[in-house]
Amino acid sequence: MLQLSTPSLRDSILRHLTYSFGKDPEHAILEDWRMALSYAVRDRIVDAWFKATHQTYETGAKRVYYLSMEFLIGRLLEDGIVNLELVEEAKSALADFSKDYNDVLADEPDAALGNGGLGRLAACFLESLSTIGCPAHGYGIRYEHGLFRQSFVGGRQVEQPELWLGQRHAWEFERPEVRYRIGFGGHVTNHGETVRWHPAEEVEAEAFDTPVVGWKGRWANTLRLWSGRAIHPFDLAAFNHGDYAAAAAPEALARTISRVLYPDDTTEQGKELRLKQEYFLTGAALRDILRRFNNQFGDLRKLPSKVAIQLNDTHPAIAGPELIRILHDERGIPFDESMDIARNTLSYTNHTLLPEALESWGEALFGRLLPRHIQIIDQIDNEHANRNPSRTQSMRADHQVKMGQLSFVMAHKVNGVSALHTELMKTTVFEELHNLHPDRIVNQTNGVTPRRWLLACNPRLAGLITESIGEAWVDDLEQLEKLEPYIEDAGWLDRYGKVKRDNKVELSNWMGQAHGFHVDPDMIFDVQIKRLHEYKRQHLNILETIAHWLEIRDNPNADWTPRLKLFAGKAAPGYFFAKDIIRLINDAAAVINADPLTNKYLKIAFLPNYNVTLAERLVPAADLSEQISTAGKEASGTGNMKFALNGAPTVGTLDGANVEIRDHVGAENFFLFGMTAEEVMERRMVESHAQKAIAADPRLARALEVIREGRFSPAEPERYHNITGNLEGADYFLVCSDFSDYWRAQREVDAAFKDQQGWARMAAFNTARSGWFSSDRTIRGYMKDIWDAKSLLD
Ligand code: 26V
Repeated sequence: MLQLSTPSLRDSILRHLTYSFGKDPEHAILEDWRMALSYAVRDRIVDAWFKATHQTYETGAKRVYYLSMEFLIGRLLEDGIVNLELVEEAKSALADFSKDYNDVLADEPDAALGNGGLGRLAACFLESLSTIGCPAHGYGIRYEHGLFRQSFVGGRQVEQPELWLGQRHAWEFERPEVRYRIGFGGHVTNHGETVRWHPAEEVEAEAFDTPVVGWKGRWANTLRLWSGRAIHPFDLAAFNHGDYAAAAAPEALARTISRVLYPDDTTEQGKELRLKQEYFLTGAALRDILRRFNNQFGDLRKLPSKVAIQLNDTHPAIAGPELIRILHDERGIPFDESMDIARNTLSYTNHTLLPEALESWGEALFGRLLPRHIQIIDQIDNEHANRNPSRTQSMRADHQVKMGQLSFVMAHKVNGVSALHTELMKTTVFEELHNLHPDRIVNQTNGVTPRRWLLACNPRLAGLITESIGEAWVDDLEQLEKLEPYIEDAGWLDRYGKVKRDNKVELSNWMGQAHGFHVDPDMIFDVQIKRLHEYKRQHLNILETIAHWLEIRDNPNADWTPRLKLFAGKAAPGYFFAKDIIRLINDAAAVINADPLTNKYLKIAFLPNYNVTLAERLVPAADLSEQISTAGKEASGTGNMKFALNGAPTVGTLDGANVEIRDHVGAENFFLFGMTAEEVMERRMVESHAQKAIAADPRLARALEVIREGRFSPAEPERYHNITGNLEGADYFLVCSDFSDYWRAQREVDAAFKDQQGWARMAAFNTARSGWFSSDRTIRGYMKDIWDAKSLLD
């Protein structure tokens, strides 16, 4: 490794500015400085990367491959600087050139190659794999357009295309020599025992590598993203005939495959292009994995002992049939043996039980695009039925291919992402398969990387922690429990409280500057930030806010606890109910924020364009974490962990990892409300449950009434009748039935916040007891229980 000192980083910045970007300091723009610093940092990362790669080859260690359609990595410069412990050096080197560190960091586009929790989890996992020193690759797609940019016009969500590659990107290495042909369509021929697939169309997948460095630069793994390319990019004959559009068509067509990320994390789109993307990722990854395995080991029967492939949800589930196709059709290994090798290599994580998000494909489309794979799936299904004669459910029912069932059958381990979710998998979607294979389902509760979600995003708190217990917590987060004795020290607790207050001032200043939204930092910062979805119940939150507003108006001189309700999150473009909720929150905010009777006690802000960078701003400044999904619906949640770690107690239901958070931080440091998953199922059976809940709670009735009569949409009173009608009718997500208890919990929050020292204690216990929620713990769990992989740093 290079020796790192301020002059050398400074020299390296200047060298890159001059020789990599052809600028002198006088003429360099901010982007040039950002690129020069990134390259200077990147040089150090590359050193760690090569060392890790050589060590993996030399030891012949087992490798982990994480296949995911999404990697929500956000900005990478600060991540690299923090993990290499270069923060002070970078600041002072930039200061030498009269450049501000934060301005330079803020110039980097936020790489949003994912929708939400599933993609962010993949990014945290890559960082933890590197911190732990487990040899691993992430495989994904290099989307040209990540998740859309969100803005509001008249309170309504407007989507604009995102172009993270519109500015220069410092972190990827193009690998033009690493290309694979990926076929689609065509037909299948039989030659005696052997079957061959002859695709009608082929594109090339080209690799782009991004090194992912772990804590202290001790190890770096690779995120390899595939980009679509035409095999014959230019049709010269068409060009010579003067048809210039046709001449460029092959390239344009091939590129569409990696053009956009599907902006929907709830509903199966049924789009041919989506299925093509899934096979494109998986086919390219498997060829790459097998090429590397072949070079090093050769004997494919040893594959499971040297390779572990994790399927991040069902999106790469075609890996099962594809691996069998290669082993059986191309390498001549008998079918049942191929199936066993594939299953022993693959494992599958389920991230949702929502029926509308469980992937299935119509057999007509599937068979047209992947004619050999659908035959193999039928053969897998038959083989599985033969081995398990009592089985009743096929993966090929109703002219559909069921990707969840396929993934389960083709994986040696299937994991849930929280304890509750794992148990629900066993009793709902996978009940029959679980009974046939009782050892297959295991739990690995999600986690978050403490490097990004504490050390980098909350330097004040990280500083206090390190000063108190040393820095070992950074890669051994359960050390945070050593903070507990300090909590009893009034002076220390004051400092803990001041950290939060300083973070809130910083956020208030930013909201003022960036959005013209001015807020008193002494209010409770009550934060709900996540994708918009009915099950996440942002509408429960705004209903309670409206009811609270009406109550303050009734009695404006009472001793109210001032509160800021902060929202952020994107709705899928075609999810109209979710978009209505956004608009309702914005409409209510406009009216309530302008009410002189109440606005020193209650304010609402919906910040646009939620992304990783915005989360990094909001999490350290939150007082209260809203985790209010209908019990049984949120598989885990990971935002809930970030808030607890950063000292925001939760108001939440017993759902997903909330259950485990409450167990860890203590029931007295968590504002619990609502029905349990079991009670939810019973309540749904009660006739007219919503009307009964409304009749029993005049506050709820009044809040619904003011929405219905158009208080927040006077020009169009019926604007929210779809929402009120839904809540007064079916109310599938039980907003009405949970309202009263949510109200009670919120008033407990008001009372608790009045005792600032008591609140700081609660917050500090959340920090001290959240160490278990490190993604390092999660990854060690996967390594031991699923992958049988070892760290090369231990
Ligand atoms: C489905 C689809 C369907 C086609 C279009 C693109 C797309 C993208 C994603 C999905 C499934 C998303 C499932 C998901 O994100 N689950 C979340 O996973 C988190 C990590 O385990 C977990 O914390 C959240 O509770 C869970 O909702």
